[in-house]
Amino acid sequence: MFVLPTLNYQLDDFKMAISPEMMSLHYEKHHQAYVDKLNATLKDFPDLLEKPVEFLVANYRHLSENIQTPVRNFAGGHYNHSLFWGYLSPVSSDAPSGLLLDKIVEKFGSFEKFKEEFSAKALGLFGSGWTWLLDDMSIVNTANQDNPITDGNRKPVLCIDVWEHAYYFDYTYRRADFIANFWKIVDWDKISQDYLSNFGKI
Ligand code: MN3
Repeated sequence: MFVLPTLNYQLDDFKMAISPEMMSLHYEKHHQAYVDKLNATLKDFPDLLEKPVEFLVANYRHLSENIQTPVRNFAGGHYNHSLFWGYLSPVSSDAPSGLLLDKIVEKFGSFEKFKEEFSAKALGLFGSGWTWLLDDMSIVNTANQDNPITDGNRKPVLCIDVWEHAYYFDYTYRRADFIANFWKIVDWDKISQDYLSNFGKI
């Protein structure tokens, strides 16, 4: 069975970017719905209910045909949101450090340039989806609840949810304002440490 991940913060910790009401809707309603629908989809597949959610996201095309689409959507929704919550913190440095900062500067010229490119990509995403920074420092969009690990071996470093449900309650159509405030709550300390742990030896 899949369950909501525990958060390392309170739902009212991000008032500078996300209201407590919107956090509650997003985490306790939207994310919970993906978890519930994934469990319902897999009720007759007990072995799959025990797999890590990222395994399902990476391999859904190899599952029984009748569950491929719901697993794609609901495992993707569960995994993407779990990653997203894990990239946020109310108390963190406002810039990356160490190896990740080196890689960002090497690819984009500066951290500010990276933020501009990532923000533009997220602002330009048509419809519902996510914007990602991957381990090779590429910035990509995925539609709906798709995740980059399905189509290759690139690993996410950071993502932002740009479905309307992620910002409409607080920002209505002003996606650019949501993206601008998103930078205030990114947990660069953890992301920089994770990047070093996961990719430092490559
Ligand atoms: Mn969402």
